[in-house]
Amino acid sequence: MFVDRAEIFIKSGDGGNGIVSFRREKYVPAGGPDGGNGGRGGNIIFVADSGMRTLMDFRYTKKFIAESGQAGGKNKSFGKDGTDLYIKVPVGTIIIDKVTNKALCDLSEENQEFIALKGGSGGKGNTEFKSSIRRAPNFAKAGFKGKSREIILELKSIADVGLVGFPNVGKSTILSMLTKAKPKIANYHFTTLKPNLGVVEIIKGESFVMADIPGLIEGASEGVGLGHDFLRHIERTRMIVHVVDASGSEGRNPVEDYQKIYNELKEYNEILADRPTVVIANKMDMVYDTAVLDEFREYIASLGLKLFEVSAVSNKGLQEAMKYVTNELNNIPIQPLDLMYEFLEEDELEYDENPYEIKIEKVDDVYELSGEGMERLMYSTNFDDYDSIRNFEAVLRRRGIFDELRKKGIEEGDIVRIRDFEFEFYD
Ligand SMILES: Nc1nc2c(ncn2[C@@H]2O[C@H](COP(=O)(O)OP(=O)(O)OP(=O)(O)O)[C@@H](O)[C@H]2O)c(=O)[nH]1
Ligand SMILES: [Mg+2]
Repeated sequence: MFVDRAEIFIKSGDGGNGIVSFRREKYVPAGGPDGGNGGRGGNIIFVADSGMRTLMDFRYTKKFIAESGQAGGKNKSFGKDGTDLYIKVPVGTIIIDKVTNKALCDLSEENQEFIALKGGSGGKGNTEFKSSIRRAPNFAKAGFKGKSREIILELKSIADVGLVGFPNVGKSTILSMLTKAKPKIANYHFTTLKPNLGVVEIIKGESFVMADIPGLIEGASEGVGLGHDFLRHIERTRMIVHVVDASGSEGRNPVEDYQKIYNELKEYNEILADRPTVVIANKMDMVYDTAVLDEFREYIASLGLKLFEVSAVSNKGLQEAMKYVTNELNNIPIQPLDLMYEFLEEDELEYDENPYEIKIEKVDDVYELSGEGMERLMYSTNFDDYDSIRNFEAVLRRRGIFDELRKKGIEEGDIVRIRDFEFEFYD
C-alpha cells in the first residue's frame, strides 16, 4: 500500500500549574512560600526518517498529543517537563497547515527536524510571588495551554529525474534497465501503480535518482486515471524524461501523445511543463512506419529538444541518453519548492488563540468573560485569598476589561459570569 497524503491532528503539551505551598518546619509557626513552578509541555517535532517510504502509518494514527508538564511541587521543586513528541515522516514530506493550506516546512533532508508546535510554558509557583510586602503569597499561576493544529502531510518523492508518458510506453522497463529497481513490467496499461525510484550511475561518481510514475492519460491533471495523484512525485525533479512509443504500436501517434502529456503537465503546474526535458522514443525495434517517426523527429527538433531513439527491452541507446541527462543535471539547480507552495510567514505561524485574550459577550443581562487569558487568570486566582483577588481585579483593569464592560453598558450590580462563577460588578 502506497500512501502519500494524510491528515492528522497535533497538539503540544499543556504547561504544568505552579502550586501554592508553605514550608512546614518544627517550631516555625508559618514558614515561607515554597510552591514550585510547573513544567513545560512537550513540543511536537517532525523528523525526516530515511527508513520510511510512505505515509501509511498515518492511516491508523491520526492524533498526536504531546505530554503535559507536571505541576510544581513543595520545596520549590519544579514540575517535570512533558516529553517532546517526535513524529517520524519519510524524507520528502511537506507539512501543510490545513486551515490556510500553506506549507510550514519541507522535510527534504535526512534527520531534518521541525518544531511544529511548542509546548505551553509552566505556571509559576507561589514562591515567585514573594516580596517584601507580600510575605505569604497565597496564589500561583496556571500553566499555558498547549497549541493544536490540523496538518496535511504530503509526500513528494525526492528524485532528480522523472519518467513521464502514456501507459505501456516502457517507462518501467527503462528504470529496470538502468537501476537496481525491480518495477513490475507488463504489456497492459497501468501496470505501475505507485512511484518507483532507482539510482542511475552511468558516469562514475555522478549518480542521480530517477522516478518512474504511473502512466498519464488525457485528463490526468483533473484526476482521470492514476496520473493526478502521482504528478506530485515529479514536482521536485530537475529534469523530465518524456517517453513515447515510437512504433505507434497501439495505433497512437507519437506527436499527439507528446502534446497530450505536455498539456497535462501544464494543466497540473505550469512550472512542471517548462522543466528541462529530454525525449525518448522507445520501442525502436518495432518501428515499421518511418514516416510517422520522421514526423516525430521533426516535431521534437522544432521544439528545440534533444531526442534519443532507444529500445529499452534490448537496452539499446539508453546509456547514451543517460549520459546526456547526467551532464545536463550538472547545470540544473535543485528546484526550490516554494515555487510550488506558498509558505507560511514566521509571524503567521501563531494564528492560534492568543493566550492572553479575554473575550466579552453580553448574553441576556449577563456579561460573559471567556478566552484562554480569562481561563488562566481564573485558575491562577485563589478566591479565598485577599491578595490574590486584588491581583485578579488589577489584571482585568490593566487589560482594559473594566472599560470594555462599561462601553457595553454594564452598571453597578450587574452580573459578570466567568464559566460557572458569577460576580456582581462593582467598580
Ligand atoms: N518491443 C519493445 N517492447 C518494449 C520496449 N520497452 C518496453 N516494452 C514492452 O512494453 C510493455 C510495457 O512496458 P512497461 O515498462 O511496463 O511500460 P510502462 O510505461 O511502465 O507502463 P505503465 O506502468 O502501465 O504506465 C512491456 O510488455 C514491455 O516489455 C521496447 O523497447 N521494445
Ligand atoms: Mg510502469
